[in-house]
Amino acid sequence: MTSRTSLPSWQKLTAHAEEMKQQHMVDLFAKDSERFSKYSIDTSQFLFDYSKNVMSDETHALLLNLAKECDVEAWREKMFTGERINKTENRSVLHTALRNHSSTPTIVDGKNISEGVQKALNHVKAFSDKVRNGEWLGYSGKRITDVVSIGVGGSNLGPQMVTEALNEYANDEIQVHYVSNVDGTQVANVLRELTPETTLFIVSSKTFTTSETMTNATTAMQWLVASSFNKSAIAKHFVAVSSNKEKATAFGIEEENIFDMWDWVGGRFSLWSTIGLPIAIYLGFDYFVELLEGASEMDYHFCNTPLESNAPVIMALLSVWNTTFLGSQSQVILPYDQSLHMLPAYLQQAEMESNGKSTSWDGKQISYTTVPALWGEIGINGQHAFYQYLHQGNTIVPADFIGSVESLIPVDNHHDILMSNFFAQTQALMQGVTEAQVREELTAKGMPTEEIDKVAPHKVHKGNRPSNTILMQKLTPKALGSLVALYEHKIFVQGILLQICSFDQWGVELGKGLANNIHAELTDNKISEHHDSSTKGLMTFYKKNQIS
Ligand code: G6Q
Repeated sequence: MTSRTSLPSWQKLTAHAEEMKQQHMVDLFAKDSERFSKYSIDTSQFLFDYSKNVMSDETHALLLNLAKECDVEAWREKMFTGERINKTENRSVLHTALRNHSSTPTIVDGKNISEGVQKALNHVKAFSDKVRNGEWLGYSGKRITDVVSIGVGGSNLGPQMVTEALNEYANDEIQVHYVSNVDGTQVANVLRELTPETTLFIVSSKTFTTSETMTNATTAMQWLVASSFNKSAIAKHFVAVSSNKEKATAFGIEEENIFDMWDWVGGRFSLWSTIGLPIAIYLGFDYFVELLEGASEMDYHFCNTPLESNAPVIMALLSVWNTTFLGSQSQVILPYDQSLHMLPAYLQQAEMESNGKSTSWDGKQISYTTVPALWGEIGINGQHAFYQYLHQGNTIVPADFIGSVESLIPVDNHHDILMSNFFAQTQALMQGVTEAQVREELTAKGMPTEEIDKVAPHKVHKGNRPSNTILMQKLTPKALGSLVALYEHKIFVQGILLQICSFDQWGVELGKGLANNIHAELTDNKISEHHDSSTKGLMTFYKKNQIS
């Protein structure tokens, strides 16, 4: 298989990157008054401006050539038609089939999977309606007031991020809580506030073998049974989302209370599936459908827009440009929207678990940097914390700014103030401030020259720090669906460009296996001699100091 580094576009980009490292975006903007209109894309749900990147027309053309030489369009076709592109697990990758609202069903290996998807959606609708309208009752005949979703990783982050993002759309008659951590503090804190008679548990686990989830589910079940004194209460209070019916029923969940999942949906791409059940219960099924529709609109954009104006394709190309060619090591996600506070954590898993790898499709070591470390925080809070580093640190951190024209809850002039900061920050990161500008400003303020000499170097901002801006009209279920799908497709294209299998996560397995062995040793109090001295020393200290 040809390695990416031998592609003509790759080699040209490598040479071109050296030239572009000498360019400043201020000059690029000064030279081209059309830069914003050329380098922004209006999708149906938001405006995507990528003009504030260290990129020229030549860069743009070379990047598009890279996409073509990597056969992005052919790979896209393979994904949407169910080819087993998850090579290391021999699976199709079909989260897009979960939001396929076209009249053409998704057929895989001669099987119409859209029928199963529709059946599962009907199950979600029927059940979420019953819980919401009070038809579904707890063991003592009371309606459900609280739902606890137990799951971790891909079975937690998506639903939790969405319910928190869209809580303005919920009527709050039912509260949804999440338990993901095996640290007993979390489950204890959640249960402390709840009444067993009116609490419904959703155990979300595709495999139904994840030990953290099983431990939390067992604790929840004991809590319920201790209150009801009756195991039959489980049928009224426990449902599961899983592709492993056998394990779920063996755990004690009634078969009709198990929601279908499929192996062609990866955990971190699963919020559109029955894993989204907590979303449907919290917001109502209609909003869940709107979320799917928003994602479907992005699928349409991704499949039908030429590469040069295709938002996820451009986003992926820019990530590779900034990271692999220009040398950035991290990327920051900055939502200027309180409701999107979990988006950085969600995208962290989506991108880093997908493409944080160093082996190519054909099992060879990759010589170039693949993906950046993703991190982030609500914009304004970040401004008063780590933006110093973004503006004047020694490393360049490309940023994604995400905001809305309209506020979810308009309060006086808050939104204009918020968005003024949003625009100002992208401008400041791009333009910076030269020493001459600093001196001029301080002189105008009347500062003596010797003081200016001292302070001026500290006030210089080099600028030339790249950012993308995503501007929605308003954070709606549709807009959020589209935004998440934008990143999903970016990650897919990024994987293709970097020659990475984006849909496995072998790096998560190693620690899991070791933890199981160590747990057995801690329980039996038999610490193996085979551990390195550090691990053995730490385990011994832990055991010795445990209070039994
Ligand atoms: C995501 C990963 C991982 C997974 C969790 C939970 O893509 O596969 O985060 O979602 O490990 O797995 P289960 O749903 O099987 O419990």
